[in-house]
Amino acid sequence: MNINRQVLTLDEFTIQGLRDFPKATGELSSLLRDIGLAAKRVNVEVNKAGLVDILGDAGTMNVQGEEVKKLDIYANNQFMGVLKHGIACAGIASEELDDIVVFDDPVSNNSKYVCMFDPLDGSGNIDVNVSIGTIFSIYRRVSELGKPCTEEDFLQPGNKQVAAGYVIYGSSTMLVYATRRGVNGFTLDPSIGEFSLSHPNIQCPESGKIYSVNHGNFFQYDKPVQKYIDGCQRKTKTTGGPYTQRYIGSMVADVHRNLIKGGIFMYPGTTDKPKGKLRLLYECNPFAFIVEVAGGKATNGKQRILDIQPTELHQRTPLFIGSKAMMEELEVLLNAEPAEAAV
Ligand code: AHM
Repeated sequence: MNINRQVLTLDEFTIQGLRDFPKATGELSSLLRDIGLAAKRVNVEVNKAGLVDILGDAGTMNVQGEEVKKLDIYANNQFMGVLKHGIACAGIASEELDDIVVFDDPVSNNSKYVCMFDPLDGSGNIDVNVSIGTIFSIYRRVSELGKPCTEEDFLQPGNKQVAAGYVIYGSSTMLVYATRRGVNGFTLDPSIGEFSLSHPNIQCPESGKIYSVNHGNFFQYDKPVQKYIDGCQRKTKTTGGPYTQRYIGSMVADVHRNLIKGGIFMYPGTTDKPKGKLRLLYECNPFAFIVEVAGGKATNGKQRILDIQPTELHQRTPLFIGSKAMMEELEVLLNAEPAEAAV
């Protein structure tokens, strides 16, 4: 039987990366392996989501007499569990939890990384069979090794990320992760149950034709944002439009598509929610890191996302992210004098 040795699995790929750094301890590879394992377990449950009525509603007992958990809680527990039992993570913060979880055992206290994740982003879409995802981000801790990690380890600006990635549970399941060396995508091969390298060295196209935003909020956006969106629908010198509008309402799927095809994704502040909806630590920083490594840009409209100093775990921020040229068109309007930017 011929085995295609051209296609590396996630484990093979990260281990191969270690050959370039003989002094590396392998902790990051181990952490990514743990994340890959949790993703596979979550994938199995996500695929069964339509059967929930047969197996039992969340909060009730299923036919085996087990309590059925909401999928986002299940996903949270899977990611937290693999990281706790692994050897490379000192603690986690999750979009699902109010506070950080410090693992505080002799091995974890000597681990150099902490991990943050949104276990199931876009979970409102589960019931209608729309793609959802997991987002994660990894930092080197700043607190003293040998002791429990602290909140300070989690409140680092995104430019300190060592790695970030996401899993998309879609028509196929993919794990995409970035380190400073590049962005690589792995598709789950169900025949062997492994993530296999399918999208090596992902580059975000310099420009694109897709803009993604919740149009229902249009009249709540600032004038410069309205002007940009308006321009996306016209043929103008500023935007190069008309563009195609695509908005799933599942950030992982929306940003993944734009990363591959070229485009811009926006979740601006609104009059009701000036800081928008998305969380800096669990959603915006990891994607900003991935998209920047791939050649794109990400800002909150005033500042590079990765340079924001977080002050609280669950803080929100407006987000504009995508292909470099499209982001630069937007920035011209966001930085323009108010009179110039009026629609
Ligand atoms: P969630 O944390 O409740 O899953 O919400 C996050 C999701 C993002 O994936 C998506 O981009 C956004 O919410 C969509 O929000 P809206 O429906 O306001 O456009």
